[in-house]
Amino acid sequence: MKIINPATEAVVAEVEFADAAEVDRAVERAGQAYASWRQVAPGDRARLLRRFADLVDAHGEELARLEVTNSGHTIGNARWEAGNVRDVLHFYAGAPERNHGKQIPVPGGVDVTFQEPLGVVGVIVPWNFPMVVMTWAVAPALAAGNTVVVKPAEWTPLTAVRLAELALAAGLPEGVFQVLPGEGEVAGARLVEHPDVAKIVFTGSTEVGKLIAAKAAGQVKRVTLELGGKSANIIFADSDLDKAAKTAPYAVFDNSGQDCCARSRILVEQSVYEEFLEKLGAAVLNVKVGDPLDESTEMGPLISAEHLERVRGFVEAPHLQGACPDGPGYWFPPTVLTSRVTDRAFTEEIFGPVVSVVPFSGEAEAVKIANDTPYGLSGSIWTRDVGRALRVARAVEAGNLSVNSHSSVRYWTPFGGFKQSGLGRELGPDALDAFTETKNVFISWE
Ligand code: TXE
Repeated sequence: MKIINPATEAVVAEVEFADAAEVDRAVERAGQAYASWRQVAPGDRARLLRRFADLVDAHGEELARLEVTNSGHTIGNARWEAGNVRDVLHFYAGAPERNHGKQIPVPGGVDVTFQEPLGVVGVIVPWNFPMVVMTWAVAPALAAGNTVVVKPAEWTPLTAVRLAELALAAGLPEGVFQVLPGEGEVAGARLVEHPDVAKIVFTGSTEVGKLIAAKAAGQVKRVTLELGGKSANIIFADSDLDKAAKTAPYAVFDNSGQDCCARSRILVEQSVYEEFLEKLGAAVLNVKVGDPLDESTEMGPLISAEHLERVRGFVEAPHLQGACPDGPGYWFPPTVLTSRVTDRAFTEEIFGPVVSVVPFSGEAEAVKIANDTPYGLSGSIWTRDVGRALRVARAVEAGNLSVNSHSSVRYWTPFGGFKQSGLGRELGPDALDAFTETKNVFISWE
């Protein structure tokens, strides 16, 4: 498979794709490695993960540049991503030595629980954040004593392959962390079907997520799903309008809108609607789109020609569009739509640099519009009224909300979706639960 730089359309690598038989061999190797990996003393497992993190740090610039070339991310974003990979590895390196169970008071003996690893974990990764999304699963899975087989997205395998090399160089035993580029319907599907894969972590479209959950149910296989989003950015009239408008473009155009947390629906209180739209327009026209290796670039290309066509299909009569290069490369300008809540662009995940703005009247209507979606991943609330911020945050059906901020991802805290945005949580200390099974042991003293 030819790997394309989406900013130039140049072929940057050729990668061989694994077939089902290769997946089977990788799962077998992972199963063999599991027998000894789970027995590695907690402190030694921690040290190996820290050494891996240090190597990621030493190769941070290389990884960032590889991501720019493969995924079209801006160099600034890609550096943040390489740093996030390092930090997440360090964070979970602390886990093996703190993998505590409980001692529970019971009559007639002693009762203790153990957090046991699951076995071989399959991780299926999308193309939008190849390095970080993979690491959010791989780091806690390895820390808990599992072994991992990763299938990166077809278009973006390069950083995943490099990270697997760095893991080996850090001393992780063969078979503990493997990366197998391949097609979703071949290698991905085989990982899901394989009886020796104990768990699947999938990040991608809701459509494929449902398919995977249904298949996994046949084996009662564990799944964590991180799926699509159509998050709301709710702007009340009493908010700091300048700040809300200036930051709103980055909450949706970051990574060219190819972000499951993109606040792609802006809801503005009627009394400040026109004023906000004007300020937003000025900020959008300022977004610098172009060469992702240029330090001042704020937005790069879309991932592929196919995806560009899909995004284009959502945009008719835009309210306003910024500028972008003509090509080569898969460019689409930052775009603002003034939609109705029933428009397709307002209800479907576009996964491109397109934001829809609608007015609302009062708190109740804001919450109603925000919740009128099958998704529930993230969102923002802008107001100076603390009571209102809390009421709305509690009422919005989403897993990750920010007040007077657009941040969604902090590796210390849980990340994941309500409704059809997913199942389970990643990141934060609780992610360990997703990679362990609780075992209860009773020891009689009678
Ligand atoms: O995702 P897919 P695609 C959304 C976004 C985007 C749309 C399509 O709206 O435009 O999905 O993107 C693997 N069994 N998101 O087509 O197909 C596939 O190889 C097992 C949102 O890229 O879901 C890849 O590794 N695996 C999302 C991964 O699944 C299968 C991020 C994701 O691919 C498979 C990405 C199968 N049958 C897209 N079919 C987010 N929310 O972050 C595919 N795959």
